[in-house]
Amino acid sequence: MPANLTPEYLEAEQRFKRAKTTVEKIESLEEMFATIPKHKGTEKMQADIKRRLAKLRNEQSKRPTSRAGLIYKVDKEGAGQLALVGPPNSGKSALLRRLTHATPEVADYPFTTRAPQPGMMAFEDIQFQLVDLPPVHPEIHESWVYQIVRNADAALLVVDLGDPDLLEDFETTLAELAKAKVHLGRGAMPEGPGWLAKRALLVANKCELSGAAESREILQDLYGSCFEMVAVSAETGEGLDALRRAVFGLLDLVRVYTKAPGHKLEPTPPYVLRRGSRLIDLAAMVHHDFVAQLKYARVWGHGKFEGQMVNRDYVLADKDIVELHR
Ligand SMILES: Nc1nc2c(ncn2[C@@H]2O[C@H](COP(=O)(O)OP(=O)(O)OP(=O)(O)O)[C@@H](O)[C@H]2O)c(=O)[nH]1
Ligand SMILES: [Mg+2]
Repeated sequence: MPANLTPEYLEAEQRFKRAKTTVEKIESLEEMFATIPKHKGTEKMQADIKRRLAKLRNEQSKRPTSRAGLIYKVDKEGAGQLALVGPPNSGKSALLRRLTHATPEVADYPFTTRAPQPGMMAFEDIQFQLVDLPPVHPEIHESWVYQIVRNADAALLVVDLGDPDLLEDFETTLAELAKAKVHLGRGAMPEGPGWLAKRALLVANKCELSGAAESREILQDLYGSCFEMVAVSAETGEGLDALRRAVFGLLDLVRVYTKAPGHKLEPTPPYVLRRGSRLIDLAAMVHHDFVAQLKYARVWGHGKFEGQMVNRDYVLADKDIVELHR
């Protein structure tokens, strides 16, 4: 397909060739990207411009004068924070769009996302915070991306089942994370100082594409022991309910509802605690006075007598209803 480049594009390209400074190069590449006709015939050129832009912006961000503005942090909200990590173009932003009310840019060329973007994903009566990130790639060295991954409660490792270089891109992603000493999944963590292990789900996106089932099997064979995998499609919505549930399972949480003695259960949001938490941990969340004053509690829940009396060491279960007594 002919590219049908416009005079504006060709002019910007000339400026790029003459540009001496990084700023001039970035400006002319941006102009080239803005003026290039957006169709199938220019896809490779668009991707190439984006790649060069990402590289130059990255060089630029390493200069002390512009560095300060390029450090990002995302405050945690909801029952857990999950960082979306993966190779360029795998569909991280498309998933954020589909699972939350956030509206990140989604585009069919790599290096679209450049700043973190959070969004809240509902699972039954609780919410998780997803954080969309720029791709993990050898040409992008934004240290804040890895800081966000380290600080998150878990990661969603998003890969593209339609990617002909799927395995290579996946390995590159893991290798880049390893450079930042982030180890994802259940496999053995390398020895040495500074390493951090993070829970992770392998989110195999674009599962509706032809040939996806085969790629999925290969991934499962190679990485099934290190990662729980969920096949999804941000395009059709397939697998997204399973993904929400898998996130809840990954974070190992319990939801507990409290009610006042002698009252009915009000439809209030649950307290969310790590699995293994005890009654006393819940008491501390409800009110600090309870920690010293708690005598016992009554619990309604799966596998218990209705209103069973329990003490402060009782291990809470998901969906327990608890009445605290002091
Ligand atoms: N067929 C198909 N295409 C998808 C799916 N999810 C995303 N895409 C397409 O894949 C391309 C990349 O999507 P993005 O969400 O921008 O990818 P990204 O991982 O955020 O890319 P970067 O920001 O560059 O890292 C877009 O053209 C999307 O429409 C899917 O489930 N199926
Ligand atoms: Mg993106």
